[in-house]
Amino acid sequence: MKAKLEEIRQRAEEELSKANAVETIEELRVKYAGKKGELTAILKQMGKLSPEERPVIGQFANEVRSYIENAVESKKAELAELKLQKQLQDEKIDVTLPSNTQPLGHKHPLSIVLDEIKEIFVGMGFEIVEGPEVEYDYYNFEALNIPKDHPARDTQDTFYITDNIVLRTQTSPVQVRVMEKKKPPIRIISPGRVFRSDAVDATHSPLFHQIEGLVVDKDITFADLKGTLETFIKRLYGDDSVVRFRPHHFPFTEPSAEVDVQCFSCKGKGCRVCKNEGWIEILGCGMVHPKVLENCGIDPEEYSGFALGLGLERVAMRRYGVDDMRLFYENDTRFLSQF
Ligand code: 2NM
Repeated sequence: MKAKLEEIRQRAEEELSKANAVETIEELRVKYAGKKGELTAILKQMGKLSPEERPVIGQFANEVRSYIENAVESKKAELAELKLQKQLQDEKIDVTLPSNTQPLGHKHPLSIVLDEIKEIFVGMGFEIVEGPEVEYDYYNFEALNIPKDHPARDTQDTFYITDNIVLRTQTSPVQVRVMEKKKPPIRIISPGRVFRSDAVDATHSPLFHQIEGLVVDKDITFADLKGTLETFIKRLYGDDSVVRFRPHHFPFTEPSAEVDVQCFSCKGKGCRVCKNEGWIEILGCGMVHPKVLENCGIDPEEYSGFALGLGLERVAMRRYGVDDMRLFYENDTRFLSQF
């Protein structure tokens, strides 16, 4: 009987060593050490043994059972470990591999320059105001002292929607609306799109961007205009910029001026950048015409003001050395990604 038990142990050991699935191992456990297994079958025959043999064989049978049970457990653990190792190997992640990156968009060059200009004026206490792009003739022209026969009203320049509605040709109508509503002091800039019926070329587009500024208060003089604009230009182009005011004419300001900055490229000597002028025109400005103030319900005897206007595209073209403004509108990422 002992030999038979020993034979069972050996067979169990051998079969276990060949098993390589948890299910097979479990089957072997049932086959050898289970309730209806081979060991139990042997033990059922214990009654045939002599009283002296019974405890000896009984103890040996128990040893064989725990031997098989231990072997089953360690084989299971061994397989679990192998499975884990294989999984770790298969699911290995190389954290140093580059990821699939999404191309990132960024600010348009016109927005970069616009934000910079807004920041400068906001720093001087100006508020930013926007208004409609489709305007009444009255706000775009009439209130601004541009009479019916003025060349700026020519159908060649202005997009007419109806007889008395236009696409704004400047952002000054926004300022007229503010002056109508608000009692001075007024300190605003109005950036936005403006429209003129121009043929497209390197320096003209039917849609472009303007920033206009307006200050109205008691005792505002041309000195305030000069100080504000010098500060603005030095912040935009650098503290060593040289600024000059040149007399000009606008219907909505009197007196009026154009402001030039000395060419940064040749320091005033004349070169290609400034077309041999030595100076580069930056903006137009002037003291708000008394008639304009009056049109907006502001008493020109009590208040005075100055205004200015500049084109965003021209500032950005100079800033980045872009020689064709159409590039700003084409949204070619090969162009845009350079800023
Ligand atoms: C310019 C030049 C000079 C201007 C005038 C006004 C308003 F509404 F106050 F009358 N806004 N902007 C102005 C003055 C604009 O652009 C070259």
